[in-house]
Amino acid sequence: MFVTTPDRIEFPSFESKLATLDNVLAAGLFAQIAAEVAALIETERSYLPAHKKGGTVAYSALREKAPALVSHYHSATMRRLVSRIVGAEVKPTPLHDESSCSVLFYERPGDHIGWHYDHNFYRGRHFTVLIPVVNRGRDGGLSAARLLAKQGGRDMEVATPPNRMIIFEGAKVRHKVTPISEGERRCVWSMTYCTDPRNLAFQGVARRVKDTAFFGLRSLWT
Ligand SMILES: O=C(O)CCC(=O)C(=O)O
Ligand SMILES: [Fe+2]
Repeated sequence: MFVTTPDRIEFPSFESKLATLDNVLAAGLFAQIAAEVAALIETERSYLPAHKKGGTVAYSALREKAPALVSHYHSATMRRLVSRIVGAEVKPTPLHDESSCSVLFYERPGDHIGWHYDHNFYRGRHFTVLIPVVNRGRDGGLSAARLLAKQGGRDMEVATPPNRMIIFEGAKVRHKVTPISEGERRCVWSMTYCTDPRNLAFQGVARRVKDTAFFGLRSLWT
């Protein structure tokens, strides 16, 4: 599955609660994932607004339309890799949490996400795992969108080229995504893993800050 299998890679440090790993998926798998993301764009366009959810395609739609994304989200390989990097045993989060496995689309000029934490509704520590699938500017380089994370009081820029894994503890690391420009596109496969994915009492998992932070991100389908 991975170019960098857990036996061979040098694991990045997770001391700052954020780590990246380049070329994380083997070429064949990445191509399969990219094809599913491309098909999702088309499918969702023709379905019109039934599946609309900010700029995201949520888990319920993914399960039907993007089986490879969902099965790799649940795979032992992915779980082991994330566990190894964060230094704790993690599991996928429940199916009804729309943030468990989703695809975020930045499609129109100005699509962005403001500063936020990824809220944790679980008992355990919880980690956000991003794999950008498309990140295209007009000149063939990357889009103008920048992932910024607060590190020691400073804004650190984290490059998000396709097939780089970005892992962070979203409830502890404040982050934002700056706007894309005209003619650009950025699609990010986003996953959540948790050391104890049971709900905290009195708190639903229906929403993460992410969902409300998305107000600035216009949908593909409006
Ligand atoms: O698109 C990104 O790079 C980050 C998205 C994000 O912050 C989130 O999914 O909560
Ligand atoms: Fe986030």
